Amino acid sequence: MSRLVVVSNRVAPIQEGEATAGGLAAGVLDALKSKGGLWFGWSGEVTDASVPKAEHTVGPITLYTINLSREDYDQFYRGFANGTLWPVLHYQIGLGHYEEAEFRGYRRVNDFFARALKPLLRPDDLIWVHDYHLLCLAESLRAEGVANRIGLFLHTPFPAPGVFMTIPSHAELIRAMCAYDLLGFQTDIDRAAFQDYVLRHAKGEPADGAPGAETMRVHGRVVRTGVYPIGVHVDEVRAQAETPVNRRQATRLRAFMMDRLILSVDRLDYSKGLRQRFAAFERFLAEFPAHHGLVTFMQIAPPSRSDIETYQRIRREVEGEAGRVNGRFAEVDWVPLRYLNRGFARNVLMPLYAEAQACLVTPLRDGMNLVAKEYAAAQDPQDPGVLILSEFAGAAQELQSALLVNPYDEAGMARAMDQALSMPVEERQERHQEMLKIMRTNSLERWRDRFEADLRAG
Ligand code: ADQ
Repeated sequence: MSRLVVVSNRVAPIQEGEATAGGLAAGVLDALKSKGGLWFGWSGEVTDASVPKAEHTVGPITLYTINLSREDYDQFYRGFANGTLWPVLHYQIGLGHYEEAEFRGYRRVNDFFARALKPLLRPDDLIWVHDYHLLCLAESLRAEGVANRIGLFLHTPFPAPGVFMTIPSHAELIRAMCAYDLLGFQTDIDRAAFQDYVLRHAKGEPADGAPGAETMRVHGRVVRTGVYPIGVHVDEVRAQAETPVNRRQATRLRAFMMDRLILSVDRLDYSKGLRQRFAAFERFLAEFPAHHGLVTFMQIAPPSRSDIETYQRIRREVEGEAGRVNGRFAEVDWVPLRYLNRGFARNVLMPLYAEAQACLVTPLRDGMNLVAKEYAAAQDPQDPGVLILSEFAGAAQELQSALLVNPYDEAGMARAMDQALSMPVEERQERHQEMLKIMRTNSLERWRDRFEADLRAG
């Protein structure tokens, strides 16, 4: 069978076979661990020049990384990828900016990835590229003469064409994306938006092709698109959540808390809707005073991309909001909102999920959102907590039995918090069972296997 070559912006540091937290890293590692292969990407280091580093192997996985120069990092990573693409892909047009030089830097780094990767490739390698940093990589590889099958899985949403077209280089980006053989999306909404762009604005046409994915003819090529919702290892999460030693750690944490816990866990990112969520919690306290003194809302949010201005701003705003809510409602013996500005190891986080009566996952937009799935998987089936989930998270397409909310509707979210804390156990069990069933079907293994099979079949 052909070798799997995974390419992602970051190659996560692997220790004893486990990648650091993060949905993409966990998924990639899982795909490589079972059959072995090559993982290629940025080392995370910024050096004088963009250069390849020596490869090293961990078990069946060969890791091959490259360093980026300051200019490449600024234009590609901070600039076009995270200053232009990320906000637009998450429908936050107003937070994006566009600089032609940054887009050129983005293309230059995609070309650099291709040149560094090419000598490592064998003719029958299957190349699986991940995420929005590398939309142009297949086109760069084709320019280097690489004829292998190349697929892209987009972890973020893909927005409606009118939103995507606010990026001045949209047509060039779409053309480059069409150099992939297979484009994978988290939900049918994302896939349909991409197809809509191709059919309406790039003169694409539907075509016949292998089953499993839909086929279009565009820019002289045949491109297939499919929906592959990323999942979690349900039993592994539950086992981590109830491992006694880990649970003790969580109980120590809980000793500081009041009876009822509403939990949120996110990277500190404006797409995650933290500000709107804090405002909704404030509204909940104002409108449902019966919960005063009895409930704590804990927001865990380690800073991310903190050298980008929009991220510094959201951090200041969220800190200000947390202080204001506590200033308004706290008592000498009760602090309603706990804001923890750092990450936690999974063996602390999973038991904490199990302790929480409710989890608020209310992104303004999210490709999938694995916290929602991890929370549901971590629950005790006899006494499960309630997931309050944004209808704009990819996960909402599957987890229809969560309490679905509109993250822009503060009053609706406040009511959902009250409903979650008052929900009878039978209803909680029923909703939880439905979520488990779907998560067991759409597991991480299935995500990996279906994408690989469709890429191979093309
Ligand atoms: P992210 O935006 O990073 O991922 P998410 O799907 O929630 O978001 O995955 C985050 C992962 O990191 C989870 O496994 C979670 O447990 C962990 N994590 C988050 N906050 C943490 C914290 N404070 N401490 C420790 N661990 C934490 C991108 C897309 C998502 C998509 C994933 C996977 O933006 O939409 O679901 O990729 O495809």
